[in-house]
Amino acid sequence: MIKNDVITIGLIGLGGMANAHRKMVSELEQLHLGALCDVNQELLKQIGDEEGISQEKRFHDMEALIADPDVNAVISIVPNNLHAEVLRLCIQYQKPVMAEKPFTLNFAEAEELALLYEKQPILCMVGFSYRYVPSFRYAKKIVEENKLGTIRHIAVRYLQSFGAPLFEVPYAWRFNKEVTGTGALGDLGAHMIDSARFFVGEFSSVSALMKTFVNERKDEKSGEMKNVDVDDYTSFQAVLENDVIGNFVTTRNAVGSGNQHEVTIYGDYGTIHVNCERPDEIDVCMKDEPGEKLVFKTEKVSEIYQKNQLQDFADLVKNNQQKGTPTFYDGYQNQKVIERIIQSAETGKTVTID
Ligand code: SOE
Repeated sequence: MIKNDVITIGLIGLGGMANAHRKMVSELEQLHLGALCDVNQELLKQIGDEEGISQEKRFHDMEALIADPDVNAVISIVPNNLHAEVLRLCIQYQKPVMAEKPFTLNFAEAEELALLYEKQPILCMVGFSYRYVPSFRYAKKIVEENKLGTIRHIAVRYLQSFGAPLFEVPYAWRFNKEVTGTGALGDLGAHMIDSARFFVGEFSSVSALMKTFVNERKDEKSGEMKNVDVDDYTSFQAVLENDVIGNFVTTRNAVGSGNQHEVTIYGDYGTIHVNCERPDEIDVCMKDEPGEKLVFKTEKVSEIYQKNQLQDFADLVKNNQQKGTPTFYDGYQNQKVIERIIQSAETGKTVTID
């Protein structure tokens, strides 16, 4: 039961992303971090001490945390091969959950979960965080108000550089298909797919190319070279709802790029461009008034477009779902598109999406 309107959160997975979620939880009065779970004892102790979590609310076993009646809702930041298990347990214990992307390891897992979810739905949000970048939220409003007219095509890129040979990044779970499912596609491409679905709508077909540039990486402990069996690069073109054409590129080999997720939307009345590295700006080429000349400008995005992603989770848990909240359905659809992209890359054919 939620006490005094404050939702007690159980956080599963205390790796890198946990810090971002801890910060977001701490910024919202309606949320309180009340339990932690990780298999890494040291990390559990360190973060447990930092957060002042009592010993009995520090779990090694995720089922114990999810089943705990004092935990009102779960935030899950586990590696990709554990996403489905967390979601399955949350369905079993009927616990609201905010789960990181990609939704599952593969589409087969998403389908299995969908069968369980249909019988016993839960409040579920998926961590498609770029929906909460102020410029993306403002762009969504411009699209909704039909200021771009008919949208003809979109260009979506998500470029990172950490995988480039130059940096000699050692072997890690992100390069192991069994744990991660896919490489750049599931990690970064999942965000691109979500952005396209957010701005335009559903995918109807894809034609893709996937590549692993660095086939082996050194294991830091043993010094041995280990095989990389996931993509460093994926590009695809797609047809989306209303015949909008999309061009998508994601790579971990873009030397010079930090965390560059950007979307350009081309409509009959103009074009808008957003880049998460400039979250408070939008590039616009539109007419201010009909009949006037096209104006090129970079606009500052108003503060009203700022929103903590977990605010939507708090509202969801309180049965007050906000428009645009990424849900179980969005996770499922995203995974379906990922699956079709893989099929297309493997067969060299365009694959349709029902
Ligand atoms: C790592 O490449 C990563 O942290 C992704 O896992 C996130 O989803 C992305 O938004 C930032 O980069």
